[in-house]
Amino acid sequence: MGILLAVLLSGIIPKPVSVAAHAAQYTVPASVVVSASSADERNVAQFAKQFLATRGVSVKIAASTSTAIRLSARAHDPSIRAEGYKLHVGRDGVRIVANSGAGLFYGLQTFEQLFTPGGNNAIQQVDISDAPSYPYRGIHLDVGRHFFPVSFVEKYIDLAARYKLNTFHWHLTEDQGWRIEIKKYPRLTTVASCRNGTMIEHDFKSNDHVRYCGYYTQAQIREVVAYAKKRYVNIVPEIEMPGHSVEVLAAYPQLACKPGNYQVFTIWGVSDDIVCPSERTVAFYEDVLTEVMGLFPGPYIHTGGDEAPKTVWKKSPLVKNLMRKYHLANEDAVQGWFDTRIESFLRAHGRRMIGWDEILGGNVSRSAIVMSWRGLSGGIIAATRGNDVIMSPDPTLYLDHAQGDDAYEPLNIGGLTTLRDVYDFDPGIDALTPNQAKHILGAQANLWSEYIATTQLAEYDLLPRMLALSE
Ligand code: TNX
Repeated sequence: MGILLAVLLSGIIPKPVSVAAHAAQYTVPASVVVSASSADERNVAQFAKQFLATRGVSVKIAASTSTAIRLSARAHDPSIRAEGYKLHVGRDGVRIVANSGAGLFYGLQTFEQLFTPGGNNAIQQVDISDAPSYPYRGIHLDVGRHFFPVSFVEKYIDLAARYKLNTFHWHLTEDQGWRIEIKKYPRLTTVASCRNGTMIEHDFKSNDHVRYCGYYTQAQIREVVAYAKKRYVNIVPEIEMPGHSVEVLAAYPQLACKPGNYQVFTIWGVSDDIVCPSERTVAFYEDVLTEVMGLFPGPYIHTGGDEAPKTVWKKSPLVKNLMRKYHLANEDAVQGWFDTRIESFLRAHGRRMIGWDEILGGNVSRSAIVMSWRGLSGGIIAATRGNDVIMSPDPTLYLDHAQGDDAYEPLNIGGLTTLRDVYDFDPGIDALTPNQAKHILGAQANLWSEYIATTQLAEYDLLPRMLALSE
């Protein structure tokens, strides 16, 4: 019996904190009432109804509390940690209790995983209590290199939520394409969202020369934000600056240190053509971020900051002036000054900036959050300084790498990140003191899409490694 129970319950991902399985089973009747009264309870009850419909069970949602399936998002139970829940399946039916909508939603995901695919509706009687180890559990998607339609973005968010990830990092702008409608700057969508070809091999020469375009309207963005909210997923939008921004210069060359004829990038890699840290550029990004904040209600805005070569800045009189005026030692410190301008703008609007670990090069403010991608070291330095950190290390959490023997893998960016690598990753760092370790908000896996042109390839890379991340 012990082995049987272990098998039946091994399907729950991520593994709950505690599971007490009982010998008997409970069969969900063909028609049940799900109790729900608050807005969160009714929201989660709708998901329960949808799921049970796939099992042939018809559901009525009612405020009554003496029903077969009882949902509570207002337990005020101090033994349930943030986003946690308790799930009871007994002779008397099912009870999911939580202190929040997110916790209740996660309890429902666990409940759904108790069913055997294709089997009958008899599930194990259990008592499960569970809560996540980290408040930030993220998955990223690069829609700049390849554009993915709203339907796929929603599927991606749905999958993440089912495995209790709570953050979707939407990488919306890249050298190869700007993907978000900004009303004040129409050329971002008429010019910067299209490129005249795509690099299709690793050789920097092979190009399909096919025009490639795509962007989300503000109405579509609102739809995705609402879709994510119902699943308790916060979206972190990313607007890259000052690097990975040649598409901006193609649309608005006056933002370059040397105005000229810029083209949206048709190869992968890092462009030397980055925006100039001028007042005009700061004003441009403040305008863009104002629209972005209007669309995305979450606490975080990601402003990139990675891979910004200083080739052009080194020759710029404007940059030299900034260095003199603000006593900045070098061009990296100028990026720090620029990042700080943007960070204080976001802070004044009640948001926190997230940046890739390069933002540490310029003494960024303590309230900025560092996303550590060049291994763990940036995250460790940031936590030691007192900045909050999200661990997102290359290669361990880079889902664009091959996941097995490259001979059998589709063309990819290179590198190897196995299911086991992701599974074994732990963002908790031994070298940190308990106080420093508090700054580690969690982890995130990234899906960069240089070589991921289709939704099929994106799913192939996402699964099953996302499940290992969640675990
Ligand atoms: C580095 S991770 C990048 C991306 C690429 C990725 C490819 C990061 C902040 N920058 O622009 O897509 O490598 O793995």
